[in-house]
Amino acid sequence: MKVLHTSDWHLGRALYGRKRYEEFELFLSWLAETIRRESVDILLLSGDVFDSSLPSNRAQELYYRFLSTATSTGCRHIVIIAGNHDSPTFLNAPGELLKALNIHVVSGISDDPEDEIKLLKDAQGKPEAVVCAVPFLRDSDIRKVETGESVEDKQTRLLEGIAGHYEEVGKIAKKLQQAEIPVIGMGHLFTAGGKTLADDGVRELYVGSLAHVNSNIFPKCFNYVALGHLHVPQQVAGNDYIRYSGSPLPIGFGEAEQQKQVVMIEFEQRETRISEIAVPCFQKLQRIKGDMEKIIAELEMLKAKESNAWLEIEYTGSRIAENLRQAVEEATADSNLEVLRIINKPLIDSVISSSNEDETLDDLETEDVFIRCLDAHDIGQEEREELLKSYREIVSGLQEEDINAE
Ligand SMILES: [Mn+2]
Repeated sequence: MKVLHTSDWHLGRALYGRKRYEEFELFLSWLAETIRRESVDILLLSGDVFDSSLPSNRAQELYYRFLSTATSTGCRHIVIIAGNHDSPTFLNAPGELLKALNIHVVSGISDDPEDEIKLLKDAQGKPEAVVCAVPFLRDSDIRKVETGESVEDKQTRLLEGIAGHYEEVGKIAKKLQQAEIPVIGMGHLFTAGGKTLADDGVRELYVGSLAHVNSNIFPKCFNYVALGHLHVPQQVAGNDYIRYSGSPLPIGFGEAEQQKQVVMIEFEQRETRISEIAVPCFQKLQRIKGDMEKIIAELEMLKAKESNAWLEIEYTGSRIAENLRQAVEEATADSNLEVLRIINKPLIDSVISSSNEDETLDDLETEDVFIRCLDAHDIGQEEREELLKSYREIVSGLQEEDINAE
């Protein structure tokens, strides 16, 4: 039996304002073709299907078209969990219809953990796998708010809640695991020691970054754990069978050189074979960093090669380059290059006013915006920490809120 693990598609996401539908489309046709070629039986999608809780119509069309193609390839089951970017109710809305196509969506938890456990059957109607489809667990799903508890208490209780949930799910799965069929766990979370890159678009879960779960929370009966959330493909704590497939597209320039992948798991009687399938690069992203001379030389070189790369250009020269944007525009005129971002740090630093025409909200983290606000109002250190804590709590609450639920 062949299982394919992917996650973090982030359909609909743009890169500094540049829409990426062509790439999403190319990836999804490549994936459908891979499923067909490899005769994949089960596809696992571990969360962050969409980039936002209210995806564009075009992003939705890509999703449904893919599901329809994938089910016609011979792939028997598709299991989808919600990630922290997905709206649980949005993902679940077509759930009943998709169920008829053997597409199982688990977007939130209910009172009964059995709802997350899918006993998948083969073409003859015999059980072939148990999938524990645990979605991203929202703080409000698993932790009761207690008055007067500290941030540390909250983190501890949250981690205990997540561990307890997996334990419960594991117990039920074990009971179902008759006749040596594999048990596969799913999850959308941050495991301790996980690797991220600056600019890879991984949004913090919960308040602060302390809530990283230990990989030992996964029940022993799991033969493979298909995780989502981290965009860099990786094994967890050296375990070959606990993995992040990573995002199929580089989400930011920080990942430009990263080889993207999906993971293939083959179960044959008692043996499990795990291998990676490289995802082709559908759009070259490139970073250019240096002084004016180096930037222009690299642009000329790319232009001569007729490159169609999308570029991030960072000026690091010692002198202030006020004409950087113009110079870059001239150097890339009549080429297929697209400049998506220009970072001109010396110029930004030199400008006394905090507004700079080259800087957009895309360049700032949510927290940076608030810090600028604190700066602008000369808020003292002590007050600052309290305000920042409250701000983080509000932002995290907003991100967890399912705004369009009704
Ligand atoms: Mn993600």
